[in-house]
Amino acid sequence: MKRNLLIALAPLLFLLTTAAASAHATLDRAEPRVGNKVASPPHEVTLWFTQKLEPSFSSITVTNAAGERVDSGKARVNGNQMSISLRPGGAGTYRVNWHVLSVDTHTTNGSFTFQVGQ
Ligand SMILES: [Cu+2]
Repeated sequence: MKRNLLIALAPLLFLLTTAAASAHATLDRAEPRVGNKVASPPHEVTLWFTQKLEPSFSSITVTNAAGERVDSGKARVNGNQMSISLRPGGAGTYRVNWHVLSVDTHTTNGSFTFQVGQ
């Protein structure tokens, strides 16, 4: 009887663990958009994630074409959204690096670029 119950529950347990594992915060979208070109240097970058973030352990850095930091150093988190202010950094390829801790206590990170000018 006990054994039959375990066999019956196994697929359910598998489904539950799989769902939890795929629930990390990953980048959903960004503004400026990933890989896109914008006419002038943006005043800020905003990222949206697939899960709510823990503000104290989530950060963004942004570098311009010369590799100089152009972000204010202080990201603002609101739910699943994180923004950071930028100073003007000229034309060229900007790189956005993000590192987040989601409310499920998992950390994830990534980076993408966007183009400014011409
Ligand atoms: Cu997770």
